[in-house]
Amino acid sequence: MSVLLSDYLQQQQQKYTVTPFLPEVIISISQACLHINREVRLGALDNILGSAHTGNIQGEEQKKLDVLSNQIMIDTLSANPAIAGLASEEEDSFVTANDNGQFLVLFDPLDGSSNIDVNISIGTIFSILAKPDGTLTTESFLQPGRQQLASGYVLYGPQTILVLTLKHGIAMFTLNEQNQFQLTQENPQIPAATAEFAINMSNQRHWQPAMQNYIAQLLAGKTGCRGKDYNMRWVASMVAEVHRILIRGGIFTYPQDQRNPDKPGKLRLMYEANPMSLLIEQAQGAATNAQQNILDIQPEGLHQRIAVVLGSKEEVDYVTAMHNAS
Ligand code: P6P
Repeated sequence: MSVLLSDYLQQQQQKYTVTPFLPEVIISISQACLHINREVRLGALDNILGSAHTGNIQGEEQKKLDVLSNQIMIDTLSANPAIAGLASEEEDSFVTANDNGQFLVLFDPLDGSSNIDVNISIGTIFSILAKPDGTLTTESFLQPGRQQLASGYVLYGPQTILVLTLKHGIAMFTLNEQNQFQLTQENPQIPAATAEFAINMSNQRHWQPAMQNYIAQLLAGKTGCRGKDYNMRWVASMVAEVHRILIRGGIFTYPQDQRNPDKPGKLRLMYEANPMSLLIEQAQGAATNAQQNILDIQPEGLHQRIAVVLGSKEEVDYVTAMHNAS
């Protein structure tokens, strides 16, 4: 008997003390992602490929689908009275939704935008926090990742897959022919050891020496300090890399870049690193900024960037120890 997302959420409520109305927030997110999924799958047929000829606060060119996905998330989530506020990669500041809402939802509406026009996997990443008492301000959102109530992503790949944690393990749902998210896997365990790494090698000359040394050791294979040959992957879509790691292990890193000392990394803490790190830790993996657990970092800004090293625990611990010893 198939278990749909709504059934799973009901089971979670029965097994654990799930915050009231949190399941309804997740259903709203899934409905927005179903809408985004339809647009992604239409592509050129709906004239939504290519540049929107606008930029976001990150200084990045926005694709038409970035702008459309962002609006779908805002419109759909704002209609849920339980949601007080939203924060998006595509919005300079937070968006006020409902004054009496109890939740904050942070998201990257379409991660991996450079892949949109070339039909490579992209995804929506989301993070759910409790709204603190009092007036909604930017500071309401600046909570360490360990305080997330839930997080997940929808991967628009060969299958459309929703991956979710409410901090009692991970559930994976595949979109079925009735356009419903159907439970297909639970509680993946990331192998502690790996022989597969994901990094954008073109930035090698800009990394800190510790990262340059580590990657050089991996490339040395059996003669390197890790004593084994490694394989490499780079999809340029964090959602796809994290999904691969949840399924078969590996290490993903977007390290600090010495060109931008004031920007410790490319990826954003609040709506990329934190939600993904929660999933990785729920699957027995590890996630650091090469110095400390990402989930323990006190955020300082809504669009704060951070270095990310995540995946198989043994490998992440090794890289983190190398950086802390350097
Ligand atoms: P690069 C996508 O733009 C993203 O934010 C992540 O999803 C991805 O891992 C990274 O940037 C890719 O960056 O520099 O390789 O294009």
